[in-house]
Amino acid sequence: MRRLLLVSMALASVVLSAACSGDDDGDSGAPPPATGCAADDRKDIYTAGLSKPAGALSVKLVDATPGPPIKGTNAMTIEVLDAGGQPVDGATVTVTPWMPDHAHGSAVKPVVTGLGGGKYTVEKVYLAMAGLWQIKIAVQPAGGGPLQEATFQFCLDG
Ligand SMILES: [Cu+2]
Repeated sequence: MRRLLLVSMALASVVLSAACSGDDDGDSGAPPPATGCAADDRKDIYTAGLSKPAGALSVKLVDATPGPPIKGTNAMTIEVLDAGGQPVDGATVTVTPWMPDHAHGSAVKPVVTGLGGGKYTVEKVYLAMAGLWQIKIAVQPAGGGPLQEATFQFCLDG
């Protein structure tokens, strides 16, 4: 009889400690609040072919290397199209990374090279820190006309 009592007490203590450690996990069923990039609804979700308006023109992000962009040095290929969907060649394209929350750009100036067919490579897109980056793409068509600008926004986790 005494032995049975001891076994019962041992079982009870196992059950209690299991319940206790369950509580320590904080597993209440509710997901943790979103933080950082997950909580930033300004960001674009990267996909190859993502397109943004630039006034009467549009700028397509053909791809990014790596894709999606990372903290560090990135490269991109873009395509500039006119309102009729025709490629815009020979434009002066200027790419400026900018962190709107910190009001600063990048220490490195991206290098843009025309490829023909409305496509341009953008190298040395250096994104030094985690957070939301705007990739501002200014297009000055060769034939004149107003400067047009498209903006992509990518959030980088640390
Ligand atoms: Cu910053």
